Amino acid sequence: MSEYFKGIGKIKYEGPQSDNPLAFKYYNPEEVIDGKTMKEHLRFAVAYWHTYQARGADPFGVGTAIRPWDGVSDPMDLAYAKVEANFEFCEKLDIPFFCFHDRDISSEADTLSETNKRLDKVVEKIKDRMKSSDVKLLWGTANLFSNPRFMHGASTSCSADVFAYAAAQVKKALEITKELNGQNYVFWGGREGYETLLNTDMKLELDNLARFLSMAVDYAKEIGFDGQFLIEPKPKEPTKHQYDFDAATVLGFLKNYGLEKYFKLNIEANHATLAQHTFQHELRVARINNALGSIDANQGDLLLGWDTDQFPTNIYDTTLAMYEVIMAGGFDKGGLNFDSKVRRASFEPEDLFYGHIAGMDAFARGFKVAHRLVKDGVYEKFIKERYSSFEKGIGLDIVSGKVGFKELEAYTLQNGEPRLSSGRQEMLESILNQYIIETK
Ligand code: XUL
Ligand code: CO
Repeated sequence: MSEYFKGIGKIKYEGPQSDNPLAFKYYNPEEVIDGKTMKEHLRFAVAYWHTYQARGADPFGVGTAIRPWDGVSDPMDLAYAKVEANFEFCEKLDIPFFCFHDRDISSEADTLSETNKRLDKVVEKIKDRMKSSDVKLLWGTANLFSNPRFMHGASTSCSADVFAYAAAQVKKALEITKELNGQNYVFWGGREGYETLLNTDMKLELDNLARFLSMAVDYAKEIGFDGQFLIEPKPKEPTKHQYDFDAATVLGFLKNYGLEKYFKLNIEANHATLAQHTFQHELRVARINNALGSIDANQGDLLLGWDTDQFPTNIYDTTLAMYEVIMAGGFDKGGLNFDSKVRRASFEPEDLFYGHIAGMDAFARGFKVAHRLVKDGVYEKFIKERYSSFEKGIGLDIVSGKVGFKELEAYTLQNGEPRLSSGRQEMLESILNQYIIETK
């Protein structure tokens, strides 16, 4: 077995005092918090597409990346090299999971059946490598957006043949995800959306999207795939208007078509900000609807209006994200998948390590701060007190459905002007700073 990331050994936890850039300062995989190790709490995953596929190309120039598998030209040899590199990378960083699109692990051939044969070979290789490794598949998905056949969308295409092709592709992707014991299967909208309503039958497209998802539910049952189905909201890009706009839109869509019990959400930070929400907002919407499945961990640049997929380093965001995860009871099948890519000028293989170390440390630190905030009940106590008028008297009558407009008018005529108390936002923000700075 050849080594791909030569000169880089296993990344160790050295603590916040370390000045070794190839060491963890906050992510200590073995540290036990509330009966589980940090590794078990955070469930990090490497995204195959950004780490092994992306080359840093942008609309103004070709890729810049130097990768250890450069020069391997045979498509199968290249696919096998990336499998080896993936396990080595995850093991060196103590990352327990990876995620892929079908087309990341092997490229398309001339026909679907040839493509599927390629996939089978790579899946065998991954299965084989899993025998000597603890690294597992967090989720699989199908790439229904890169090939030109998906120019009008996949399950929302105007072409029934494209709908059929997409179904065939997801069928196979579900089979290989099951074969590799994937814990989840993700539907990100790809090109499911529209550019102009002048050529779009929106009702048919949405009905077809629901038909497609219910076919996936049926097929998963048929083959005994018991992973969690996840939908990943995104408001725009590649289409002007993506149907899975944000968490609330997706939950409404699922309820409308009676699909809500089969799907949870995969919330991505940069997609939240593109929808003009905070990351925490999207996670909160998912949490209160019992639909927080998994997270695509990254961050955008708030000065730019597109999906920059940067490694997450903003400690406020990681803290408030982990706050929602802890309040949801932690991850079940989900985890923190780094849907993040190094910048174009960070072109060397070791930059892939720095990116992941930065993200893992930011989430480990955020997790510890959030854990203390929850344990001390800082915000929950304040919130409970803030809404305490609904626990007694007229408030209790409102929430228990005992009163209507007539009774509330009578109450108000008798009691006069409401007495209010401060929301204390600045005080609460200052406490957040204190916890971030002081948490050991
Ligand atoms: C695109 C995106 C995808 C999904 C998987 O913005 O986030 O990589 O996570 O298809
Ligand atoms: Co994503």
